[in-house]
Amino acid sequence: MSETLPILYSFRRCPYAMRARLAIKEAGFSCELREIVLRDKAAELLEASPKGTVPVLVLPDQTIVEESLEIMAHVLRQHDSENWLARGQEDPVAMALISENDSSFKAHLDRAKYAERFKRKGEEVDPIKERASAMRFINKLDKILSKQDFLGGEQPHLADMAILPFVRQFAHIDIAWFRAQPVTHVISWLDAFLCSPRFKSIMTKYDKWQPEQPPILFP
Ligand SMILES: N[C@@H](CCC(=O)N[C@@H](CS)C(=O)NCC(=O)O)C(=O)O
Repeated sequence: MSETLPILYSFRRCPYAMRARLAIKEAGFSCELREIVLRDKAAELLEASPKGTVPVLVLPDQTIVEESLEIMAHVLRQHDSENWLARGQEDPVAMALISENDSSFKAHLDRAKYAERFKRKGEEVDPIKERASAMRFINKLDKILSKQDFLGGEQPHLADMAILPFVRQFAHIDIAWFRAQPVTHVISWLDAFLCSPRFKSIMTKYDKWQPEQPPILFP
């Protein structure tokens, strides 16, 4: 059975993999999920995608989709009842937010969260300054969310699902500090997401994938 199914290499806590799983779930796109441990990556993942990041989607014809946004687009093109993809792509503000999320926000987030790792590599990093820089993006989101429930307007679209997993990761660096910040609209938007059946459904815990195990079907 698994031979004919697409394969998703994923890692539960990775925000890029979360956005891919959110879109896969929304699209009802059936695949085999293979849980990867980043410090001990499966040879099959590296063979499919030598750059060694997750998520990676391997299609039955062996096409490799190895960027999270491309995985979202690929599966939503098959089925997208809430029109996440078209509504997102037709919204230049939303697309610019996704790109800012993936570039400067994620860079500040990583330096705030993993300052020691960057220092070991010889980079001067002040996690508090990085956190303040990351907050510029959060403030921008808060301003938008003060006028509408979602980045997509009255309903979520691609930008909400692409960005929420990263805001979650940032908030959890120090959740008490984050909750005390004057970004109430972002906090409500994040809380609603974290409590949603949608989020819960993509956060099932799996053991590290072993080649001999029976396939795990996702969603
Ligand atoms: N541009 C990639 C980035 C994916 C990425 O960096 N994923 C992280 C995990 S959250 C990863 O696999 N890092 C490789 C490693 O830590 O060895 C995408 O959008 O899919």
